[in-house]
Amino acid sequence: MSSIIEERTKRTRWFLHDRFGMFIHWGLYAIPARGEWVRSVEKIPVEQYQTYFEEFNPTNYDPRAWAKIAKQAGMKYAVLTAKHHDGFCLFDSKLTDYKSTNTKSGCDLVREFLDAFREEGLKVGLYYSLIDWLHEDYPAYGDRIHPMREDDRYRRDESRFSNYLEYMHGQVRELLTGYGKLDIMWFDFSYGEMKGEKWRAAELMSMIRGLQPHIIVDNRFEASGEEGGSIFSKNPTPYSGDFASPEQIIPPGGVMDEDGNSIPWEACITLNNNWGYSSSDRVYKSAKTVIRKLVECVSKNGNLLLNVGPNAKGEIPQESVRILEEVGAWLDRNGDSIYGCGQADLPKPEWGRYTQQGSRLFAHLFEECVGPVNLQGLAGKVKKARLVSDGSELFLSRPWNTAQYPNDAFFNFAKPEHATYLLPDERDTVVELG
Ligand code: H79
Repeated sequence: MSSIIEERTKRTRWFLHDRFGMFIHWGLYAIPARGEWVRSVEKIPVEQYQTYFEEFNPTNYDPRAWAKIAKQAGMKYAVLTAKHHDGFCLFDSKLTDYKSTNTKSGCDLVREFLDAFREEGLKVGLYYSLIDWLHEDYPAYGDRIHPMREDDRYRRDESRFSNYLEYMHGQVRELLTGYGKLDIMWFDFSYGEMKGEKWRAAELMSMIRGLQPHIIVDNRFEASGEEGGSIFSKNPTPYSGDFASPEQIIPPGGVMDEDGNSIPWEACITLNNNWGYSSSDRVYKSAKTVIRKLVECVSKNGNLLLNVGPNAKGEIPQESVRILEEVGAWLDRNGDSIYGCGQADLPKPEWGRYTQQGSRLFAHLFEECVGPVNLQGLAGKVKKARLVSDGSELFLSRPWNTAQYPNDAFFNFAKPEHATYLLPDERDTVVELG
């Protein structure tokens, strides 16, 4: 195995155990409240976007409250946008004036976030956008990522782009030297020719590893679908990163290398349909969906980074809080089947999913059952079944109506002589099989 893969395996151990994190997209775009791409999508000129900078004053910013919400939700780590594509920095960078300390807020929002989340015992990460719509030396490539620069003024001007790279590398150094131990750096994103060495990624990664050897980094110095040297290959480049980062999708078969070995991955998914705050977007995923998607990730050896977009006042939207509370209540009862768990060595069952930790096998039922629940191929292999939420015993005896299925084991929520029944609880139920 390549040493890059060995190191990656060691660094990601805590991450794969923890499974569930909070993504936080926050910045000036919380004021227009039409998502984080608003400046690009609506082609808002710099001068007009500047009014948001002048206005920015999140008087209700209370990162301790955020940290409590994350912790209550059962999340074990959090990642905040230190800089998104619009270039606005939520930290006191010496390399720009376009930062939160120069707004009415006057705060280093990143520092306060880190302090508060660490205090709750959560691991912390920062998102940093490789793309920068503000920096004058960021070149236009005439593509959809930079609709502000369609005049092609700086098209492929490498000498000017190196100024941006100095700036970008410098800011990453600031974050890694001025803010204590960070657990994750989350870069976003490569596209077209803007990938890999274009970012001077090997040099940047070597600086990152030199400053914080334990930090884990996503795989977005690569463009998606990249071939050769990517995190998906047997010989990844030094900047291929520690985990794959599928966005708004849960990979159908998990994430494997060519030999079928699992590669660390984290699906990033937002609670509604925007990452940054959107006042009109009320299409929220239900707690039930979030729970099922978390189970699905874990059942494929993956993590879930679930996004919230705080508003201009600095508050996580009420609806998001409500959903997270419900997810947290479920994890409180059923967390044994998530943390430290991964893919089971069994095919996906008809009624839901399995997760597994060592010899502990967990059955997640995604539907009500009208009779015995079958455990395909497990005849004689299961000695007991217990409800994870309260430890209570379920019935493993083989009912009269299962004689045609000799290879399967069955468990029941009621005594087998009772003919039909539904699950005792309409919430998804987890059963530990031993
Ligand atoms: O930070 C979040 C997003 O802003 C960023 N990555 C996550 C974590 C991201 N989302 N989508 N993309 C990057 C890919 C770019 C999609 C685009 Fe478009 C299609 C850019 C322009 C057209 C989506 C649709 C955004 C604006 C319109």
